[in-house]
Parts: sequence; structure tokens; C-alpha cells
Amino acid sequence: VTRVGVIGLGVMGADHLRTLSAIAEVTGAEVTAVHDIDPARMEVAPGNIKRYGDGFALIGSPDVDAVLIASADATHEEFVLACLDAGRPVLCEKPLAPTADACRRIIAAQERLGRELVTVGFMRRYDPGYLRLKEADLGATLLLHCRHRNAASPPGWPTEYLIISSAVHEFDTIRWLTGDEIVSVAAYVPRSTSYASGGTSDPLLLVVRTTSGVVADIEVFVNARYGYDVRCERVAERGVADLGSPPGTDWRDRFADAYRAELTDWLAGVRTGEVRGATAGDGLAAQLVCDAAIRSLHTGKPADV
Ligand code: ISE
Repeated sequence: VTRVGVIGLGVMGADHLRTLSAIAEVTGAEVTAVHDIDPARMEVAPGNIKRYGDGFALIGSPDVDAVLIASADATHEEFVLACLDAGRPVLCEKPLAPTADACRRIIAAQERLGRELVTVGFMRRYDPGYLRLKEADLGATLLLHCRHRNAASPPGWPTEYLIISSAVHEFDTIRWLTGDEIVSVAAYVPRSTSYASGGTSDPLLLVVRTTSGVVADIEVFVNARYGYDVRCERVAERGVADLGSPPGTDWRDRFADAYRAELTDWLAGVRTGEVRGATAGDGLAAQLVCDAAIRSLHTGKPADV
């Protein structure tokens, strides 16, 4: 049995706890430990799961074989580094870390260790719709039209979070769909919705170009009100394909299949000693695109990655 420790029992951590329990028979894994800085949040865990007041103690515990990090973005680097120190395979929710330098420190630590233990939670790679889009025999991709709409953003979300928290998925998905790197980003600021927090520019339109010349336009709109609506249309030489998914309430229901598949595949990799999903290098690549998008947002000019 693979014994999993979960750090962070907020929206995503609690959802992952439920999913891990639901797939336990398939994966042969069970959650044996949880940590959250708010003890009340640990109450969502069944009574037989050990509560840790300290995330580092959970990581070092002999009762834990692998770690899932779903705590605040700012804590990801320290917990991932501790997992590497302890030799624990780790699935870290996106972003790997909020800055490129922190991602580089994680990659350097993993290189010193001499083996890959870090998986990043870019779950769209496991979504059946995106897999169909990627596998469709349409020839070379020319354009991608990406739409990423949240029903509502947390109050006080700054404009940069539309990029760091939301568009980051599009950047990884575009890299994964095309097999290219993203080389430039141009950020455009349309008229903002009156439902955005004071001063936040929402929606944004980002236009990125990849190494093979694919151009993708990304709408990120985090106060769309009507629902959670993620769309992607692939325009290729021999045809067009899109996700065709109806709007949902939020990412947990819209990507429920993807999260199950991601956790199942992660745990399969834990057993065989491999990283099967997005790597720490993918985490750094996505963060570098975020940094370029934020530069473009601030300068009003396209930015190279
Ligand atoms: C959130 O953090 C997620 O990761 C969701 O997948 C994304 O759709 C949402 O925009 C983010 O805020």
C-alpha cells in the first residue's frame, strides 16, 4: 500500500482527499496523514488519518511514502524541497512555485538528488476532451483559441492572478498540445467587468506564439458570472476540433475525470519510480511564460519568454 500524506486541506486538498479515497481500490494507496495550518480544516479527514500540526513532520514521517501538496502557493517551494530531502515522491498543485527562481531551486535540488520525484498538478493533460483534441488526426496545428472563464474570483484578486493562477493552465496546455515552447506573449486589457474587485483588469486577452509558429489567443475572464467555462478550439491543416464541454460550476466538477486520472497516474508512477505527468521543468516553463505575460501586462508591449 502506498501511504499518502496530504498538505493543505483547502478547496483542492479536500477534493483530492475525497478523490484519493474514491480511487483507493484502483491505486492501492491510502491517505495516512494530513496537515493544514488551520486545525479545523483537518476535521474533513476521517478519524483514522493522523493529523500533523507541522507539514515538515508529515513529510519526514515513516508513515508516509508520498506527498500531495495543495497548500498556499507561497509554501510550495519549502515543502517540495523538504520532500526531495526526504526522498518522497511529490505531486505539487500548480504552480510549482510562484517565481521562476524558486522553480529553478527545486530543479537544482532534484538534480543534486539524482532522480525525478516532482510532479506538477497540470491536470488538463488527463482530461478526456483535451486528449481527444491532442490526438485528433488533423495535421499541423496552426491556431488555438482558448477560453478560460471562472464564475467569480476571490475578492481582492489582483490582475496578475488572472495569469499566475488561471492562464498558467493555458500555457502548460498549449506546450503539451503542440509539443512546442512558448516564445512570446502579448497581453491586452479590454474594458473590465464591473464585477471585478476594485482595480483588477478582468478579462484579459493574451496572445502567445510558439516555436513552430502556432499562435494562440487566450481569454481569461474570472468574473464571468454564468459559470465555469473552459474552451479550446484547435485549428489545423486538415480540420478543426474543439473540447465541446458545457459550462460547469467550477474546476472540481468540470475536471473531475482529469483529477482522478492524474492522481491514479501519479500513484502508478510512485510505484514504478517515475514521474508520468508534468515535470518540474514543465512547472518552470509555465512560470517563465507567466513572468513574460506579466511583463507585457505592465509595459503594454509583447514580451519574449
Ligand atoms: C484555479 O486555481 C485552478 O487551478 C483552476 O483550474 C482554474 O480554472 C482557476 O482559474 C484557478 O483560479
